[in-house]
Amino acid sequence: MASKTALITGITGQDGSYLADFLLSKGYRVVGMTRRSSTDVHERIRAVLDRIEIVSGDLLDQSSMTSVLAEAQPDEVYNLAAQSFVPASWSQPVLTGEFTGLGVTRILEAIRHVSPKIKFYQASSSEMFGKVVEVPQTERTPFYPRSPYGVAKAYGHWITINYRESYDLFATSGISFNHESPRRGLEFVTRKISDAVARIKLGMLDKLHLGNLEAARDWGFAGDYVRAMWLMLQQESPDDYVIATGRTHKVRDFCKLAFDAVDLVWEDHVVVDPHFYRPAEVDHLVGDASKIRRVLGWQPETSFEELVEMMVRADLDRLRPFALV
Ligand code: NAP
Ligand code: G4F
Repeated sequence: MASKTALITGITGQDGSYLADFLLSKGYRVVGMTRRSSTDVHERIRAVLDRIEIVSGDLLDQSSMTSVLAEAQPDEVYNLAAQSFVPASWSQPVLTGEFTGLGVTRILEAIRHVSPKIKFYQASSSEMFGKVVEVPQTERTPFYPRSPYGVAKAYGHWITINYRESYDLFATSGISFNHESPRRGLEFVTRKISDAVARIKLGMLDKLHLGNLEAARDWGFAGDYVRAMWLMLQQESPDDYVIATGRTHKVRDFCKLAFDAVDLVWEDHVVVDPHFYRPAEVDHLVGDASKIRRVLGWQPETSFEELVEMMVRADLDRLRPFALV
C-alpha cells in the first residue's frame, strides 16, 4: 500500500515536532507548513529536516492555505498552528482571534475546495472549559473560556463541528489538556520551572519568579498526545475526544517535584510575582478521557512524576556545557 501523506501546520512547535517524529515512524510522507521568518525556526525538527518537506503558508492567508493543500495533496491534515500562549492573547486579542480562531476556517475552506476527502484534526484546548462548570470535564461539558485564546479555540472547535455537519467533512477535534515535554516553549510554566531548576542547580540563577502557584492543571506528555491525534484520524467516522491523564496537580506541586529532582528546596528559590498573574485565571482543570480510552484504546504512558523528571534532566543536559562551575 502506498504511504499516506500528512500535512502538519505548526510543525515547528512542540506538538508538530513530536507528530512529525511519530508519523515518520509510521512510514508517512510528512509535509510541514511554516510561515516566513527572518530567523531559523527549525530547532525542534532539525533531526528530521532531511526526511520531511517544508512548504510555506500562513494561517492569515487564505490563498496560501489553498496552495499548500494543492501542492502537498495530503490524506490527513493536522492543524496544530496557533498563537498558543494564553497571556499573549490579552496583549494581542485580535491577532489571536485571527490565527487561532479564523485560521481554522481558512484551512477548512481550503480542504472543501481542494479535496473534501482529506481527514482533518483540529487542536482544541481544555482552555475552552475555563471557569469549569463541572469536574472532571468531558466532551459534553459546556465551555466557559476565560481568555481571548480560550474564546478563539472555542470558535475553532465549533467551526470544525459545523463543517463536519454542513459539508460531511472528516473533521475531528481533540480537546487536549496541557501537555509538556523538553521541547515545550520556555514561556510556559512547566518549562520555565525545569529550565530555572537546571540553571539554579548549575549556579547560573538564584530566584525563579512565578505567578499563581495554586492553579491546577491536568499535565501529560506531548509524545503521548500526538499518538491520540493520529488514532482519531484512523477511524471510520469523525468524532471529538478529550485527551487527558485524569490527574491534576498545582503549579506548586510541579515546583516541589522539579526542585526535589536535583535535591534543592523549592521554597528557597521561588518568588511569587504578581506580574505573572492573569486578568482572569483558569483555576482547576482535570479531564475525563474515558471516551478515548474506551473507543480508541488510547491511554497516556508517561506519568506526571516521569514527565517532571524528564524535563529537568533534559534542561540540565542542555545547560551543563554553559555552566561555569
Ligand atoms: P506551539 O509550540 O506554540 O506551536 C505553535 C505553532 O504554530 C508553531 O509552529 C508556530 O510557528 C505556528 N504558528 C503560529 N502562528 C502561525 C501562523 N499565523 N501561520 C502558520 N503557523 C503559525 O504550540 P504547541 O504546544 O505545539 O500546541 C500545538 C497546538 O495545540 C496549538 O494549536 C495549541 O493551541 C494547541 N494546544 C496545545 C496544548 C498544550 O498543552 N501544548 C493543549 C491544548 C491545545 P512559529 O514557529 O513560526 O512560531
Ligand atoms: O503553562 P501555562 O502558561 O499554560 P496554560 O495557560 O494552561 O495554557 C497551555 O495549556 C492550554 C491547555 O489547557 C493550551 F491550550 C495552551 O495553548 C497552553 O499550551 O500556565 C499554566 C498555569 C496558569 O494557571 C498560570 O497562571 O500556570 C500558572 N502560572 C503561574 N506562574 C504561570 C506562571 N504560567 C506561566 N506561563 N508563567 C508563570 O510564571
